[in-house]
Amino acid sequence: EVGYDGNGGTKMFDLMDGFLRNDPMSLQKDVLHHVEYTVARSRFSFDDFEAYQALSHSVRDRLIERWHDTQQHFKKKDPKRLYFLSLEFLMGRSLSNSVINLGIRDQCAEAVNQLGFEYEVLAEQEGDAALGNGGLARLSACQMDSLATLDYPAWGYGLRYQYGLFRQIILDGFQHEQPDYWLNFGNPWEIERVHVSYPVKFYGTVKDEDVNGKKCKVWIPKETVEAVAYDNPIPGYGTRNTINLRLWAAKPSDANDIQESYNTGDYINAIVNRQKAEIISNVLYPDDRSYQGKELRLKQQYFFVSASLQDIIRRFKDVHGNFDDFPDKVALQLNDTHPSISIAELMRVLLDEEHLGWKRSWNIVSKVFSFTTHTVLPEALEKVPADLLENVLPRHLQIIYEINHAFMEELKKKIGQDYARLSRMSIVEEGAVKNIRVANLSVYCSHTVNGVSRAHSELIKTRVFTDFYELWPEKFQYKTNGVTQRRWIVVSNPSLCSLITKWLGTESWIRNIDLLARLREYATNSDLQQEWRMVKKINKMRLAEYIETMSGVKVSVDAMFDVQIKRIHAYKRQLLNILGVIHRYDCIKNMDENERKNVVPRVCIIGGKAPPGYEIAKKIIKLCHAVAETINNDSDVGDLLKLVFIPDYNVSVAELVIPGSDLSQHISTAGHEASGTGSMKFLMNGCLLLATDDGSTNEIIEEIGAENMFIFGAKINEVPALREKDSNVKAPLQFARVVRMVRDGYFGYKDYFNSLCDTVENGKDFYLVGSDFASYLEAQAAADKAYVDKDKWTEMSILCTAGSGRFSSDRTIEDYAAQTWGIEPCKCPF
Ligand code: NBY
Repeated sequence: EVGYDGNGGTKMFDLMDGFLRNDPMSLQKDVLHHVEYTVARSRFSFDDFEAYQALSHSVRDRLIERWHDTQQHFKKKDPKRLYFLSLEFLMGRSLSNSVINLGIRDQCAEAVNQLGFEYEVLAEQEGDAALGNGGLARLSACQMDSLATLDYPAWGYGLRYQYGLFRQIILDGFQHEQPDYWLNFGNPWEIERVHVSYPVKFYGTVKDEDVNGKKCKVWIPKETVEAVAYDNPIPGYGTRNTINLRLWAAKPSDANDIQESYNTGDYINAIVNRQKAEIISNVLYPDDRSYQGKELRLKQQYFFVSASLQDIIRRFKDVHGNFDDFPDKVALQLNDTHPSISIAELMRVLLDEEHLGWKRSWNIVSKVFSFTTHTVLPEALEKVPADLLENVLPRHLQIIYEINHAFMEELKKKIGQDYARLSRMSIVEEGAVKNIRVANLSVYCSHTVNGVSRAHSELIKTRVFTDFYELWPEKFQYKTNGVTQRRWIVVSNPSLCSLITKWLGTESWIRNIDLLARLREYATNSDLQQEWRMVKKINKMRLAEYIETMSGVKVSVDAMFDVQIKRIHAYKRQLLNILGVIHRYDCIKNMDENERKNVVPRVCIIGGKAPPGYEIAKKIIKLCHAVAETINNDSDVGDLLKLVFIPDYNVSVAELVIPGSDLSQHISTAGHEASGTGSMKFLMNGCLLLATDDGSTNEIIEEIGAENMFIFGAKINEVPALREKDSNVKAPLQFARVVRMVRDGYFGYKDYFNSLCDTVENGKDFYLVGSDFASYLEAQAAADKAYVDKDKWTEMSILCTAGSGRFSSDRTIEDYAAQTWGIEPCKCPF
């Protein structure tokens, strides 16, 4: 185990020659060194940002040492490795996370303190690495942290976008998007590997050729782009293991034609064209709901998949001569369908480059992939137009057709001539436009398929992939999501972290989350309760300060902080929340002095980004601002109710908001949220949940108890019948009233919100906002009532944290390792 010296330092390394030391003096020396030689500033004059850079480089040096040792150890042991393929990773900030996982936070703070800097201020200098959209991407980041901490021999692979998720700017209440050129000031957390690069090819034709007397297909591509590796070390907590997240950047390839130019213009044009190669890794697609059959998107997918597989195969071949061992050494995890072209690519490499023949190649391919789906809606499943694929990757289309042919033959043997079913299950969708159903390809070719919560996995079996499930039930698993307590408690809520450690008498819970359950014993202890409230108050004060800076609204920390932060979507029902706020406002306005004394003051906080082309989501943001403007400026209401929109929601904003929340809302229409992971972060931070029975909610109920939560709304199985009812019949009167206020321009912008209101009235109300309204208000009233009894509320809050253990990504990763990937820990010795 780790040799901590009690101050978080790592005594054992300090005794070892050659390693960097972690005492404050050594760290300070390194910081000054980097100020002078890396940042190139005078050690007598540098600002907060430069100090952040120098400190980051000092931490990075320590990461590199561990990274080297870990890679060397993996190489020596040659265990089965996991390769986690994902087009998105939402890493957020690295400094604060790294110093915690390395166990050197206090030493760093002391080191910079003596130089006249404040550690917290330096950590704030860092911008977020936002190479992803939402839950799926942050889940990847949490899972990387757990893989490292649990000593698994794992690698992450992805794309190094130059522009991450757009920054959200609010002007007059409307969302505007600003490009996130996050690499502007350099990125000390990555290591450019100019020597690790692979050519990736596109377009061209396929020819038949004779290779050693055998008929072969040969792809003759037309364009080559170079993929260059950027390594991002991922340190485990309380272990020396530091794994790698390898992100690929597109660079022009020298392999493209050397040409003779006849004039300067030609020469200049040739270079301009060459530079276009970099477009591939330029920008992250900001849409988290629908797949668009765009050429650039397909090229991004193939680019990262091809480079990753070349890297993986090279590593395998370094040690192994026989590809039949491949499935014993390699697990390939598909994070949603986005990397699924890797199935055809691996098949192509084995067939066309390694010449293993179809049967042998397929035997290998069918044993290495596992597939996680993060969606519920069949219509959200990715499809690629066949002609697009044919143009960009002609050989891959052939291979997919061939896989499908074999698949259909196999199916006919199993189910006979049931053509309706065969056509539903086919990887190729016939029709006016021929499409490749990437999800069907992934399900058929993967050895396991899983949803991200128990309820979601059931939906997958009964609604999404029913035909597949009936034939191969053993393929289907469920893996409930989790989040890492390192970032979501230790980094973001240091006061709560110390309090938990104090009451448990150990900090082992940071690696062994099950220990949190022992807090249950003290849930009614008045000393703990008092300290618990104190911690919440500190975090609420920090949040209140932030709210005032960002939105100019002064809020009282005595009010209940009620939060909904996540991407904006119709199904997540931010509209239900806002209409609820309007109802609350309307009620307060109609109360007399005496009645107002019983109102529990609330600060309603909403934050999130709308996909740029999603009109309804953008109108929800505008509505929130319009309502906030009216309420917050109504002196008649004062501190009884405030509504604030937090702009530019991202990982580091979440780190600030979640610890300061009393109540959080997870109110999607039942059957639509695959899992939800925000709820788990709130839970860990002792924040009560107001939620529908969707995604992972019912698993949370099992751990926390429904009596400690506010559950409301239609159940999954009730939704279809409710949808059939007319929206005006199923909604209560109060609902019609608040919608009318919006339509009539009570909050300004008369008629502007009509299209938004139409989604919940005068029709089907697809997401059941009206029909869940009454039970939503009841749940909110129950929350008010509970908040008044401070001791009871605190007890519930403690029970939330105590019951959150099952929702650590450590548990998720242990499940995947044992049940899906078949990998074992490979711990790097000191
Ligand atoms: O994945 C989310 C789910 O909505 C949420 O319920 C779940 O907890 C989380 C982790 O499993 N899905 C998600 O975040 N999806 C995306 O961000 C996304 C991104 C891109 C595309 C589709 C979905 N795309 O088609 O390009």
